[in-house]
Amino acid sequence: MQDALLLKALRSQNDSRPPVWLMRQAGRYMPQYQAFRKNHSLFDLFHDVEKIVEITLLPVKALDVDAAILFSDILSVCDGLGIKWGFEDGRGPLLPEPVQPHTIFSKKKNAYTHIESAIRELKKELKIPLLGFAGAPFTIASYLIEGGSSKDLKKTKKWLYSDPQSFHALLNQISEETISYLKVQIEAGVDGVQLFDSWAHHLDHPSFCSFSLHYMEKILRAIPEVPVILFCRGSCFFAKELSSIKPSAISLDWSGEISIIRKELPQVALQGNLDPMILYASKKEIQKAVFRLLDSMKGDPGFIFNLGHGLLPDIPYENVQYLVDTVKNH
Ligand code: 1CP
Repeated sequence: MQDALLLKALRSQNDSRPPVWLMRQAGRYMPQYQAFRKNHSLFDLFHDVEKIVEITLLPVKALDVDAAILFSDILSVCDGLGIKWGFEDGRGPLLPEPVQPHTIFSKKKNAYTHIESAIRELKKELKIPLLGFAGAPFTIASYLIEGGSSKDLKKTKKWLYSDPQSFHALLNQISEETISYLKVQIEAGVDGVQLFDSWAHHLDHPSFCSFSLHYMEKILRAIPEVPVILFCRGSCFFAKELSSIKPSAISLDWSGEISIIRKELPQVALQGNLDPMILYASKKEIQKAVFRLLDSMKGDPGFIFNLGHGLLPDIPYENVQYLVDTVKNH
């Protein structure tokens, strides 16, 4: 497994073609996934060992990508925090009892046994690396406070600016639980983990450093030694700060030119960063964009091909297949 393309690239020692996997590769753009969703709620799928295994394997079998990512959600950590969570059809996550300043969590023990079992099963079947993941504390805090998705994170930022001390206390509690959650995944056998700070782009520079980066660093230092990939929206802007806490890789959004960022950051693996919406274009345009990205990182031992954010549900499935084939055959 150490010779897998992804693991070599994460060590910045890859001398073959770049590995390719896609954020949200197991999801609604796949007809096979939609078939699962017809008969099951999302919450049930995330708690059913057999389904987690089957759905994780869907894109591996159908697209022949170079890494699998566990079918789970960043909100799974709510199980350990003792917070009710679920999904509203078509509207995303729903937390019916948002947290308030000074909420004390009634944490649950053994909250992740389904995830542990699924990882052990997957490791028996997979010949490519399996990535685990968690939400970064700031993004998880935003869901806990807003009770779901929010365009501007107003409640979250109001709390952060009006009572930073209790906001830090909340981030500390989430970080502790995230460390336990990632330890379960790592002990069960994942080959690396990715942290998602999907809402970090709402923070200004000083707030990003103290409310996002600091807690990602805390997690990085506390978990057993495996490759760690850091993603945030805003990662092109915050790339230098992200690299300062020494992850194996930074997953870049599509807003920056990856080859320029490489010149500034020679030491860290870089993952990314095609705009997923390019996949609505014609195959000719997709090929042009993929070749451009691949050529700009040609021969780079620490480059991992991915998107700048997740696949969208209505992206044509055949374009996703075409994308992966184009990267692999370039
Ligand atoms: O294939 C994979 O990538 C693995 C599975 C995975 C991952 C890594 C899922 C399954 N969710 C996630 C991470 C996740 N979940 C993030 C971080 C990445 C990102 O920025 O996209 C976030 C913010 C969430 C929260 C979440 N869960 C959203 C986003 C809503 C918002 O606030 O904008 C949504 C739509 C979900 C539901 C969900 N999770 C996963 C899937 C496949 C789905 C949709 C499935 C469905 O409706 O059937």
